[in-house]
Amino acid sequence: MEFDAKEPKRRLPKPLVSQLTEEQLRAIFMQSDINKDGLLSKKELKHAFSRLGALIPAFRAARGLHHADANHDGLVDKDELDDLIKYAYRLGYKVT
Ligand SMILES: [Ca+2]
Ligand SMILES: [Ca+2]
Repeated sequence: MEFDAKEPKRRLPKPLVSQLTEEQLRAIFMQSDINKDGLLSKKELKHAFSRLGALIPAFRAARGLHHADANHDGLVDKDELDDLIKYAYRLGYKVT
């Protein structure tokens, strides 16, 4: 039987903050659909961005809506949500 006394102990420091994954962002946006109609209104987007810790949630909601709202109905639907998630992901929101 071999015994390796030099087995390295791996102690990687845990990062204090990590960027939210697209899945985590999606979950936050889905949870922010307060009236559960499958669409995200500007008010609900504001709620989502405030949960994400945005400094000015109303501004982020407006920018995110402008970015993702392909059919210009003022709401983010399931198809448009992917663009919104990409937009939010690029902003690099972190969890602590
Ligand atoms: Ca809604
Ligand atoms: Ca839309």
